[in-house]
Amino acid sequence: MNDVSYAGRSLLALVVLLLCGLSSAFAEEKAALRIAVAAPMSGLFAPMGEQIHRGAELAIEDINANGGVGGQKLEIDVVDDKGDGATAQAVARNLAKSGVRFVVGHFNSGASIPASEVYAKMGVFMITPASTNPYFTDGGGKGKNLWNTHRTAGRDDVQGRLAGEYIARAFAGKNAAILSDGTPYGDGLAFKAKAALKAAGQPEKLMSKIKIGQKDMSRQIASMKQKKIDVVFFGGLADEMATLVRQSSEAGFKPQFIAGDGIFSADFPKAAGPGVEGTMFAFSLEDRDHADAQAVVARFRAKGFEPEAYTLKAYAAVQVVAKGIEIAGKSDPKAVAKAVRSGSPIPTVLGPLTFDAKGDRREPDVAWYVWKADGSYSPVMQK
Ligand code: ABU
Repeated sequence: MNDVSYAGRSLLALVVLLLCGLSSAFAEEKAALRIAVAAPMSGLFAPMGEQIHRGAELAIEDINANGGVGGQKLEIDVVDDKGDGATAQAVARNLAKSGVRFVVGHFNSGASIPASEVYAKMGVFMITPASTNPYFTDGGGKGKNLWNTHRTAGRDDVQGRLAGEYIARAFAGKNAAILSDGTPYGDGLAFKAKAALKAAGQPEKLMSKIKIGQKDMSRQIASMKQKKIDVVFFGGLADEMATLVRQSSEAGFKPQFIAGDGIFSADFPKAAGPGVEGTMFAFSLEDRDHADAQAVVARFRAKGFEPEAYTLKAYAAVQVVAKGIEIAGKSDPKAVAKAVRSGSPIPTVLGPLTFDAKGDRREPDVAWYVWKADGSYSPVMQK
């Protein structure tokens, strides 16, 4: 090999190396940070999945319009967990294997809790806008908080306790029934309400289960009539509660119905029928009324989407991820979790949020509302 051809080859190699280096640096700079939305996109809970999808999607669009996070654009992946724990675990494994490190989801506590263990092992940060069961941040059956669990939603133990205290106060001396759909969410609410009633010296007269998808409530209604129940607290979701309220009304049984945030859906009063009038439910303070949400609410409405229920909590969840990355100075999920849990206020459409060491919101966020027969609802002035 002569000197000239050797020099020529070396120069060529150098140019190739430089080009490769430049193109990989360019690719790194361009690679978007993926945020997955994992929620029910089919089946009974699909409307809530859509709220979560739409909320996260607009937040990502807005963050990207402002330059992304630390110059990196965000990209959304949407996956269907069917509202089911085993599917949620499979979804969690697939997302982690595909390189996703941040998840907004899931909707059902019964999906978020099993998925959280998969995400924790596989290095994924998660933040749910909807799962309110205490075990989610209390560490499931193992009782040890996981490093990766966060929520912009509240906790059922607060909702359930307040429901029990409210019933003991407003229905002193009356007969109460507690029903649950048997899910982690439903039981979480029901047993907290039961404990609060017991603590107030007014234990419930009847406790019963309703199955997810149950279409005939006649057995429960007959038992409640027989026990002369005045007030019914239901731990469960909109479909079963709507069936219960409609069939109770048709059977001439008209107690005060009370439920948690799981019945907050525009479809609920339509499905429950005119007997829905007066049905109470817990939800957070109305997110759409928050001053910090107004511009975003207007944008949703301009797109023809009403940002009810979990929509703004999903928008806020993306803001928490983005701000966590900014505070941490990197997109390492454990560093982001540490940053979020540091207690620094994080500006969101729900106002500034601060998180405790378990990933729960520090600010209490429960209010009571009452449905009207025309499908509207208003805040309850508590007794
Ligand atoms: N929080 C209402 C419904 C979702 C869940 O926690 O299962």
